Amino acid sequence: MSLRMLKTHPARPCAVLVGVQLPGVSDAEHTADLAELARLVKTLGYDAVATVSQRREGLASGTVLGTGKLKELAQLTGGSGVIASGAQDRTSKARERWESADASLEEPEEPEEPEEEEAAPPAEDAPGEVAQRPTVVVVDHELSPSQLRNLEKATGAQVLDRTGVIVDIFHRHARSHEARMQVEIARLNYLAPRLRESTGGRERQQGRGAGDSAVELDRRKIRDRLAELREGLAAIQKDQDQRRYARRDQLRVALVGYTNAGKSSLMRALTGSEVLVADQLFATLDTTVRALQPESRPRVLVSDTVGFIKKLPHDLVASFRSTLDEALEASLLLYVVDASDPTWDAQLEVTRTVLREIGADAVPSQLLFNKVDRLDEAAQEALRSRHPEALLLSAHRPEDVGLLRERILRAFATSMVDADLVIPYASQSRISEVYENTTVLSEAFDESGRKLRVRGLPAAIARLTQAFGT
Ligand SMILES: Nc1nc2c(ncn2[C@@H]2O[C@H](COP(=O)(O)OP(=O)(O)OP(=O)(O)O)[C@@H](O)[C@H]2O)c(=O)[nH]1
Ligand SMILES: [Mg+2]
Repeated sequence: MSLRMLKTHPARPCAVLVGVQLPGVSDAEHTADLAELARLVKTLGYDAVATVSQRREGLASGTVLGTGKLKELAQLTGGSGVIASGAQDRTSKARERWESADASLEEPEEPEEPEEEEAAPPAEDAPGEVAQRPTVVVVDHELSPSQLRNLEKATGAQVLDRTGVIVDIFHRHARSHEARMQVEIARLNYLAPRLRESTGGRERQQGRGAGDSAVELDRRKIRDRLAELREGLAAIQKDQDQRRYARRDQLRVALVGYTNAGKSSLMRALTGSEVLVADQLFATLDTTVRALQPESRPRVLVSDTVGFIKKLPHDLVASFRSTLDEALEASLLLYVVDASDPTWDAQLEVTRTVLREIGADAVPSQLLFNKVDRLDEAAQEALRSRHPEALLLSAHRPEDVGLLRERILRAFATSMVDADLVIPYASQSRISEVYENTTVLSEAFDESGRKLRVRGLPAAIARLTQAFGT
């Protein structure tokens, strides 16, 4: 177990992070998970001022933590440390007995005092800086509605779970109409079961009578809203499908990867577009599509996509399906990895898993180790020998981006074919279509029209041949 108090920042709400180290999870993984949770919480605008973690066999107990550990947590937040007796049922008493047994079993392998002292708060806090009592508890696992309610009772603080944090970040960062609707769907799906629990409790406390009609009403409202959102989304997506259909035979690459890997930075560098780049998790929620610059012949379209994260709630994956369809339809996927992150290989595995789930693992791909400007030569050499097929680069170095551009064009060159097109003189005004979609190798004129020898993707050539009736 570890209990750490860090220096507080008076302007932002404070949060305590709670993690359970399950069997099979190494210390390093557990530490990395909590560090990631701290970044998520920071993105949401809270300061993570303390961490409470415990090794446990599972997450099934009523409060996730053992009784002793729960008391420690409650001391930080100013709560009672117990679930109010009225709310405790027979099973939770039994559970409590089990938990205290569990906690005492764990004591020997988890010396508490030394770690606490190791990370004690700096005594010399700046004058005027008050150590704030944390008002939020963030648990690094998905909680059941009753676990959430029990923890709120015991800590007296607002309790969020990992999924709740991610859903909130998505909610704040969604910009486009489509992303907003997708996030609202995920949010309502997340809130609906929890709403039932908490509203039910309140109703009973207020003695508003039998049954849960108010809850039923709320749930019906949510169902109606979900139906409305799904309908709206279907209309937008139809529109997008059409746009995607129009791009179907163009060369397309999609930047995919873990959140914060540098996808948007590469998007900017490759296309000169002004997409948002930020040192936050889930800065990008909308897919942007832009042409590779300087423009190539045929034109290559690059798309920037939403990032992935460990334990990404399934609802969110589903609601971002259309964003990810962009990846599915690309002819080349650029897997962007933050090589300076010590957990990059676990992050790459998450990316591969999500893409496998949506069926995009068959799309040809190129592995990119980004941010190598932060690595020394030895670390870069280690990456090269482990992944000889990968490209090491920094989105901040134009010469590296130039090499990536070449690599992309080379990947497409292999799937292109040569063909002859004849553009009748009557259709000369549409000649730009040919130039955008193919490389024109030679040109000649005769009585039938302009004769072109071109190189392009088979689908593009088939479409042009049909369009010009040649
Ligand atoms: N040192 C260094 N920093 C980089 C590099 N590429 C990106 N960054 C930084 O990493 C942070 C995240 O970059 P983004 O491009 O926003 O990452 P992203 O993958 O689009 O992230 P999400 O949209 O949140 O999924 C920003 O602070 C960038 O400035 C790089 O090659 N070197
Ligand atoms: Mg981004």
